Amino acid sequence: MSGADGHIPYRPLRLDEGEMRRRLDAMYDHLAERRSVRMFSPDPVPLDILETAVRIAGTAPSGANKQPWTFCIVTDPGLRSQIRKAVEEEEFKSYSERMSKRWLDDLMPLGTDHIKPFIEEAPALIIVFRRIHEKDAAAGSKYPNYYVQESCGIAVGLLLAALHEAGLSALTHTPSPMDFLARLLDRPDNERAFLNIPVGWPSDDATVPNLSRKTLDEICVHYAGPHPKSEK
Ligand code: IYR
Repeated sequence: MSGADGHIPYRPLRLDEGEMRRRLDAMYDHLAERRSVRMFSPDPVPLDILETAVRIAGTAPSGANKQPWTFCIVTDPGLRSQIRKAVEEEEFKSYSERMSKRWLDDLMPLGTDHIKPFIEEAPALIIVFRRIHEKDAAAGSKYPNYYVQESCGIAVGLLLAALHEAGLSALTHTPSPMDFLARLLDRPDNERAFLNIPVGWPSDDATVPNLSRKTLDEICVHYAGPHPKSEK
């Protein structure tokens, strides 16, 4: 049941500062180890583990609590072959015609190209669809969803954190355009492909690009005041 039934008390445990720091330092150390992986072992991942990760994603906040997402867990090897074929056709056009020189240069350190073996090699793909509206079949009408892009982005963030928590690796793969995914997976016409997320364990010979993350100073700005625009 997605609707709220009035308001109910909410009293999460308030932690002392020491515990807050311990927990967040540990969370940072753990999440900082997460990397996008493109080389997977074929070892199957238990389905209930993927489902729990999806349940975690489904706890994300969303515009007007519409929860405008569908997560398709694709393990069928035949379907994955078809997806790979369609993906590589689109990616070939992207790499050879659609992407700018600047874009290709920016991707150089990642070493990506249009060949996507991970679609067949990873044991599962979680293909996320954003639901642009909902349908009221009885009334034959549509009603809107809100901030669909933002809502799905937050849900995928939680999904990636959940998969990492389980010791799994993933990739946020964005073939573009990706309308073919809705066709191949027979999705209803109110759904648009949002991201393809191959999931599994890295292969024994997996490597990742040697990237660095921005420092706190580069991503965080304080307004502790007094600011010239703060009220006297
Ligand atoms: N979708 C293509 C290209 C690509 C684009 C960005 I932005 C990346 O960060 C990585 C790849 C591909 O998946 O190869």
